[in-house]
Amino acid sequence: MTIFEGDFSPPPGRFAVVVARFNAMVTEALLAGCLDSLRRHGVDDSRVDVAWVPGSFEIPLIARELAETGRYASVICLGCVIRGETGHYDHVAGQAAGGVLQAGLNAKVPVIFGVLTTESVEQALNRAGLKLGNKGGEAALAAIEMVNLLGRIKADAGSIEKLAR
Ligand code: INI
Repeated sequence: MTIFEGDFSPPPGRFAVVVARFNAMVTEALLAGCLDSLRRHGVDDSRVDVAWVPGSFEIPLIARELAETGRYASVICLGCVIRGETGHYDHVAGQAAGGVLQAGLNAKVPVIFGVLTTESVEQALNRAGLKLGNKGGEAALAAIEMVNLLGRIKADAGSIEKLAR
């Protein structure tokens, strides 16, 4: 039996981060947490590109564009949608989630959903470095785990092809 698992060892390749400006106080903190986590796992800033978009609704298009360049091991998406502030919360949050998923499936690259969806500003701040950790940092960890997992699956598939010959 083969068990595939990704770990948090320094991953290969470049990383892209797509960040929404909407609720910038929160998303800037998510970005800081994300970059800090990447650095702590061996990915310095020279291997990271950051793209700013107006709001979370715009994240999927840019995530897909970046993922399909083939330049990135993973694309990390950061945003913050707060229900209390918008009647179209469900549309923005739902479309951002669906679009991020599609971007990854289309490009076959891990595209990570680090978009906070909260009821209040307080909940958002608590998840961006206050009481409940930093979801930007967690998104970076998910990206690293997925890059390492995919690397193992691809390496194993390569060695199986060799055996079959
Ligand atoms: N975008 C967000 O990222 N978070 C929000 O809470 C939000 N609210 O409240 O509306 C939001 N709206 C903007 C949206 O993402 C688009 O930028 C806009 O609709 C233009 O397409």
